[in-house]
Amino acid sequence: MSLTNLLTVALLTTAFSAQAADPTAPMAAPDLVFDEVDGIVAVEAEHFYRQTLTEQRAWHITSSKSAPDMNPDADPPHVAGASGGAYLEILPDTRATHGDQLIAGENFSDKPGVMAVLHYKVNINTPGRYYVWVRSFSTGSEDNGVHLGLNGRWPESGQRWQTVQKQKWAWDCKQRTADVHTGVPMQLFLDIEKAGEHEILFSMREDGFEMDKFVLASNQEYTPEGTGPAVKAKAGQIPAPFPEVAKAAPLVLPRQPDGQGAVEISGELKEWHKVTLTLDGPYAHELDNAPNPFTDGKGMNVVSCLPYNAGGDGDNVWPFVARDDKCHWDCSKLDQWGMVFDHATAQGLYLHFKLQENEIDDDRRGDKSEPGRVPSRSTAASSATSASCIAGKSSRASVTRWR
Ligand SMILES: [Ca+2]
Ligand SMILES: [Ca+2]
Ligand SMILES: [Ca+2]
Ligand SMILES: [Ca+2]
Repeated sequence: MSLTNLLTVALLTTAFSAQAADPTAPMAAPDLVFDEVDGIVAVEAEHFYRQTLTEQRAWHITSSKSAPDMNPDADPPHVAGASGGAYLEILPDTRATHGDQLIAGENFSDKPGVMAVLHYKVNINTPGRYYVWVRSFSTGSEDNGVHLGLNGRWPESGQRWQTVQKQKWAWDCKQRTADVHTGVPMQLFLDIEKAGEHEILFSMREDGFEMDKFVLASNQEYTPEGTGPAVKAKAGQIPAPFPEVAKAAPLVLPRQPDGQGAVEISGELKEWHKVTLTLDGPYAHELDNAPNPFTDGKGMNVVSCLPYNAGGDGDNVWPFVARDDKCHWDCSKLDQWGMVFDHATAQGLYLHFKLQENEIDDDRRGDKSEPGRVPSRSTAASSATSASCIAGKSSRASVTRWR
């Protein structure tokens, strides 16, 4: 890489960092002049070369690479669908709805050219009347108007550009009037009397206003579509575009016609049922001779079940919904137990259940045997601590109480 290229990379990096750090700083250099070709001048809003009168409000760049961190801001970023992957928004936006207080000179200015002014240079080859189309995104009732100026002047025909299209990037060329608040079509224009370089100006009318691109068109019948016509420069460098973000995927057509809005719940509602399990067998001790639940299965094929061992290996096999909630049995877990029982029964296996260790009956809980009653007495086994049975045809069940 040559030294020149290295310097270029360094300069570009510096320029981008500055933009990311200050979203109100221009991306375009002062020598950038947009060109009129066949009666059309197209300009990305984010390519202003200068911004003035920003004490109260300023235009902030939102791009697919960065968004301004400015509050309050009444709406989220709308970079999806923005031409060149970027647009401008006047922030902060303290007047989002008609109910928010209108403060002239702060969040509103019916007077043009006094707040948040953008500057663009254009070259006009064919003088005449140019209708001004702006591609904007409005989400509320107080973010849909802006003023246009030319060469430091703010003619009546450029004031109160207005749109009433909502929740999408949309083109409009309308002027709000006292009689028509929604705007009079094709009544927003600039009369440019001489060929050559001119300065196009935008100034704030309502904070929160968002602008993606604008077009000056000499043909009154012309209407921009999509992201509008290509941008052409007479002089200077048009900044590189940001990656464009595709619009959200279109809605999938419904496979059924619309319903009536009724809500219906079907199926069995979950409901807790109170159950009592009583196990009543002979007393036993692990050192007993007979019965001895720990040694009676010796030499046999045995499935040994220890379903409640709080904090130990069997921490998640108990049929209760939770370790400390033994009043509620989990039917799905009991079903899983049922599969084990059915299998063992079919195989003639000895099933040995130690229904609980010590946590239920001795007022201790957890693997450290800390004091604390586990809520078991109302429904779970209260008298038996161990049960065992022989599965199979000639099964005998033995239930033992371990003392
Ligand atoms: Ca916003
Ligand atoms: Ca506003
Ligand atoms: Ca907005
Ligand atoms: Ca744009």
